[in-house]
Amino acid sequence: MTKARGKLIVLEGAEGVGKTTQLRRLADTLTARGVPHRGVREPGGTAIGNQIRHLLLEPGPGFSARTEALLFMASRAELVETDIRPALARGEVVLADRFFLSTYAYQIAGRGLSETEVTAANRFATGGLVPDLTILLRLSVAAALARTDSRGARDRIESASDDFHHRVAEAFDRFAEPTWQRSHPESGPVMAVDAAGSVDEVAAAVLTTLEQTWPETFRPAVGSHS
Ligand code: Z5A
Repeated sequence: MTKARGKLIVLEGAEGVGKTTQLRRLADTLTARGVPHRGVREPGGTAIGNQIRHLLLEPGPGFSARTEALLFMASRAELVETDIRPALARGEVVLADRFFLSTYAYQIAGRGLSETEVTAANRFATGGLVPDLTILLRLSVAAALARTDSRGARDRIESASDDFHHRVAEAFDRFAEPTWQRSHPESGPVMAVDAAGSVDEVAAAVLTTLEQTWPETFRPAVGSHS
């Protein structure tokens, strides 16, 4: 019997909304429930992807918006080919810290690149892989900044202008709209979760979203205590 394909679940949102924290929490819960899974992050997650991540985020020579977009998608291409697709084929749940919606928010809305061209380039990079679900963590810009500023120095993209971050934040807001999702099938379904609560509260909301969408995969087995 062929194994059922796994699920690609993406956590998205602007910097500081709590994606990495929630991805770890979710991974712990899936471990406790015996659900095979793996976590990946973008950019990075592979040997070449980690080198690209360094180029993209660390201070260094500047590059054009097109080069930036292609580097993000090169990192994604490698991750999809060598890690995500094999894991999905093994029937695992893949938890991704960012995916194409980040390119949409930062490179299309933020940098002003062509939606048609970047979407086509992304399709080439991913071979047409679409997330099964994106959980969009929503938090006010001020609250998210307060969380990231406690961390110290900003990276190359975090240091961009306020206008840029405004356009990015507006784009993330649009992703939650059903009309936007219907006209952007390459992004897959998106469900918004309020990220303003405590880590435990947000983790419970994320888990509930997944349990309601796929009870057979995410609900604890009868007799389990997790
Ligand atoms: N980028 C792009 O431009 N195009 C693309 O296609 C892709 C990415 C894929 C990646 O940066 C950068 O690349 C990113 C977008 C761009 N840049 N920007 N700007 P990254 O991987 O280094 O970082 P990030 O993705 O922006 O993640 P982040 O800043 O670390 O944010 P986060 O993962 O959403 O948050 P966190 O690390 O889980 O939490 C941040 C802090 O808040 C931390 O101290 C936590 O302990 C705290 N926290 C988390 N949750 C809570 C709650 N609920 N209450 C209180 N405090 C909390």
